[in-house]
Amino acid sequence: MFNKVLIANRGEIALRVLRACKELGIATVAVHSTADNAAMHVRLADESVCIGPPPARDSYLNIPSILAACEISGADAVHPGYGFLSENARFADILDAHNITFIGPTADHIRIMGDKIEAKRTAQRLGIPVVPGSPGAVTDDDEAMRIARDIGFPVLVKASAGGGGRGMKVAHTAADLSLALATARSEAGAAFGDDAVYLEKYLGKPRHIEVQVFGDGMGKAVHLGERDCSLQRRHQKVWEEARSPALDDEQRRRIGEICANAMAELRYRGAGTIEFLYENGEFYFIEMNTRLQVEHPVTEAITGLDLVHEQIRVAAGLGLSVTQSDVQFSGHAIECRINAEDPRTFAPSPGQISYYHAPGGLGVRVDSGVYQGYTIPPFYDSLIGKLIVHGRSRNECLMRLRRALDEIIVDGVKTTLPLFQDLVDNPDMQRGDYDIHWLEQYLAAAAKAA
Ligand code: MV4
Repeated sequence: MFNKVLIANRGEIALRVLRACKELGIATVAVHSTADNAAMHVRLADESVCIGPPPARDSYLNIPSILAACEISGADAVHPGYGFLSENARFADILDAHNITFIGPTADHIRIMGDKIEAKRTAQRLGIPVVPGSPGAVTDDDEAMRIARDIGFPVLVKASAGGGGRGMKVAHTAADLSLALATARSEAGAAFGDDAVYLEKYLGKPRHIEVQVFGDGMGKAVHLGERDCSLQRRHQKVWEEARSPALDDEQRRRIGEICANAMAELRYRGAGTIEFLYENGEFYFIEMNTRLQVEHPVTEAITGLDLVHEQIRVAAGLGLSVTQSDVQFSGHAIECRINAEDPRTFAPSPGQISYYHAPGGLGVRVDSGVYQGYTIPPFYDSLIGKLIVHGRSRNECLMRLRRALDEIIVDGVKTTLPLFQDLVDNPDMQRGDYDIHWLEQYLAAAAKAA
């Protein structure tokens, strides 16, 4: 097991990782920018190292500074959290070269999944159902037209180096295709330095359902069920839940088994998320994330597993603590992302939290690094914390969420809490009847009414 883990992140996820290390008796090193001197993860870590000025590229993304912090502190492993360097294959390679363990997958697996064409090819080879589309990059417009007519319009042009919604163009008819290709290629070239694009059938009203997987890197893998992340705005998730309101136990078992078998064959190591669009009872792979995700606590709530413990175990070569038959799903969990943003315009609202009261009670978890008097800096994302509620049924979960939202107080900055107060009382949300476009339509209607 590791002696000392350096946590290459900030905010609630740095605290989340720190808590797991403490439970395992591992010493912790926090790194922080000058904007994060007063952050809770810095206060609670055994040691801390300042790694640079506020801009992330000069601190949390600065590989030489983080390596120096490893050297100074004598850390033998690095947990990258999510975002920042968590899916940076070069960072994983550099740590390897310095005999420091990257708590995550191999650099090769990060690289494969970072290239969306290669990821899709790999998924298909491993037996995962994918969206119908071009077999690889499309370089020739005539060839693209043949493929598009074959799969049927509308089609989506996606950037291979994109992901998370960046670099996509819809072609509704054949007349739109050449402009969509040219625009997607030039935007991808400018944004990512890679202008490879591919084609997919455009799915109109899917849900976004993702399967949590875990591999030991030695050919064993499990799935931990799915999360429904359909409720999002501009590719930012807002509310995530497990299980998906759209799936039954048999569908969960089938897609989960496909994913776990694929990860076993790949000899995947660590936590991963296989993202699907789900429409008319069918799953279509779109991407795989090779990191712990923001919404992992809903999976923890329904499985009782600590995903960061598992990440640390497999990184240390100890294997998973469970086999598939040990994994039992219990009840329902919902996570609300509480952002320091205007609840209508979503404009960031950094500043000092003048009063803070966290909710509690049975089935309520808050993952947050903030405290009363803390000042949210303007340099990073606007996540204040995550409210996660668990109940025996989805209805019990909603009741508990409504109650927890009544208790929580965050004063001094604008937050997205009023949005959740509305959503928890919305009939569509109560029925679980929503797709990836629901929230944006709801917000547009609310803006009109106001
Ligand atoms: C799609 C799609 C429809 N059809 N692919 C957006 C983010 C990226 N991960 C994939 N995305 C989409 N891919 C096909 N073939 C619609 C989206 C999409 C979306 C997906 C998941 C969650 C929210 C979304 C919002 C808009 C579009």
